[in-house]
Amino acid sequence: MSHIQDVITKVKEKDPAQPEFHQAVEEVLASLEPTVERHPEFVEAKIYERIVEPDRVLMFRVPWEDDEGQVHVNRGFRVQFNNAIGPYKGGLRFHPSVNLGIIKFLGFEQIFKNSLTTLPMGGGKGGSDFDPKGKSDREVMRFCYAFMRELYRHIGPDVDVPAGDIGVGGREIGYLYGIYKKIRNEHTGVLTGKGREYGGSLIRPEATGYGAVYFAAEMLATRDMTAEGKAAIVSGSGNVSQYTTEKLLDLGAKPITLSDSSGVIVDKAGIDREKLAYVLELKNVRRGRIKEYAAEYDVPYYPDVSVWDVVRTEGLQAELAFPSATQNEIDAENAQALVDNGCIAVSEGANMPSTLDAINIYQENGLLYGPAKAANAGGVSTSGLEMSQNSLRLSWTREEVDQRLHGIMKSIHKASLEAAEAYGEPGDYLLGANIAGFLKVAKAMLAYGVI
Ligand code: NDP
Ligand code: 2IT
Repeated sequence: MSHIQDVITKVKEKDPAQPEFHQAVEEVLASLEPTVERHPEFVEAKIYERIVEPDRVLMFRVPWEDDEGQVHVNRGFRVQFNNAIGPYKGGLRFHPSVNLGIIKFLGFEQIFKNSLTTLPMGGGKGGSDFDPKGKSDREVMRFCYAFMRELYRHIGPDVDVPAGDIGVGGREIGYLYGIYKKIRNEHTGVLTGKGREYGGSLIRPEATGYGAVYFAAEMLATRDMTAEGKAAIVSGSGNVSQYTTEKLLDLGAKPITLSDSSGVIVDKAGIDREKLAYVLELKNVRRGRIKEYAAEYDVPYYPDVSVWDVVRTEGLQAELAFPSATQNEIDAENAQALVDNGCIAVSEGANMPSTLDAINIYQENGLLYGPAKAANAGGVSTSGLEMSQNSLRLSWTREEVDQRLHGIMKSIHKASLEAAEAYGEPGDYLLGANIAGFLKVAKAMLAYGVI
């Protein structure tokens, strides 16, 4: 058995109940096989064994009261995975499906993603099995306060800087930052995704979606193509999906789908700016369901399925795909349907949205495949830019932040391609991104000795 396979087997044996973590480890480590031969010093220092073990796992009780005075108890998590190249950095997810294995997969991916951004950030992730859906603003506020009453002692602007993810947006960051500031009596860049008025960066809300489209444009350019005039499948209707749709419109592409956990809308005429403004109001202000779009614009709605199921069952034709909802939303069968329906590029806005079998299908069919840790790194990159602005006590203009974001996405694309080429798999963005992200962290770990 190879050294890498041995590490993967041990991870599975140690934590058998963490399938998403196993999947993330397998996806990353399998790409790192060619580094073993070139870097015997990594093997000797047990870098591969060390990198799959978090620095620290925090799990805590979060008791809170609803509007009727009933007490609820949720579980809070923060996995501080690796701070070799900078303070732990990564989002918080509030969703009923959250468990330790999911937070570990997200934290592990974040190590390599953050390394690729070119900014000094380590990897971490946190969250809770709290479900913000159907809760009043005051209930969400009390939950956020209760969550931060424990988390505050473990984080800091030079220690660990959380941000948003599924179920955590501007509203939640406001409550979390408010209580942190109250407890610590300090105003610092301890969270990113903050409001403009209290230290947030312009473009942070847009950054993940914009970045995923910038990355797709870079991939298309390698084949002398652009996004203009191309139909695009987008899943989800939250933060990432909304700004993916906006940037696709900027580039003259035609987004035709959106979804939420209840169902899917297909708008073959294209989701234009006016319809997108409706979606932003529906999702961010009224917190309604995407089903309402179907009634508003008289388009088909498909309940209880994913966008990718609809691509397969309805034979939806599109050249571009932006999975932007959640992990494992595309399986092998639906990946094949994408290929059969003319897809040429997949740029992952969500984290690990494609199963390992789905990825194999993209690669066997020569698709341009932008893996999550490269394609969706625009969000955390702009979080890094928010940290820089907070440290400088300055704020940059929209144009300046967007320009930096665009530059970072281009450099991630270039670094991934160059690493793929250097390690003998030209055009393999997955292998390239994993290796480029890994090398920087591994070299830093080696420099520190055995810690
Ligand atoms: P939001 O909470 O804003 O939106 C999530 C969207 O995905 C919603 O439409 C939601 O539907 C849908 N969704 C979530 N879980 C499921 C599920 N289990 N099944 C079906 N649909 C689901 O989150 P974000 O847009 O911030 O995050 C989306 C993805 O992007 C996640 O994978 C996240 O990790 C990743 N990401 C986010 C970044 C960011 O900056 N926000 C940065 C990098 C990656 P519903 O409302 O019904 O739950
Ligand atoms: O998955 C991710 O990169 C995020 N949810 C954003 C993390 C961040 O710190 O901005």
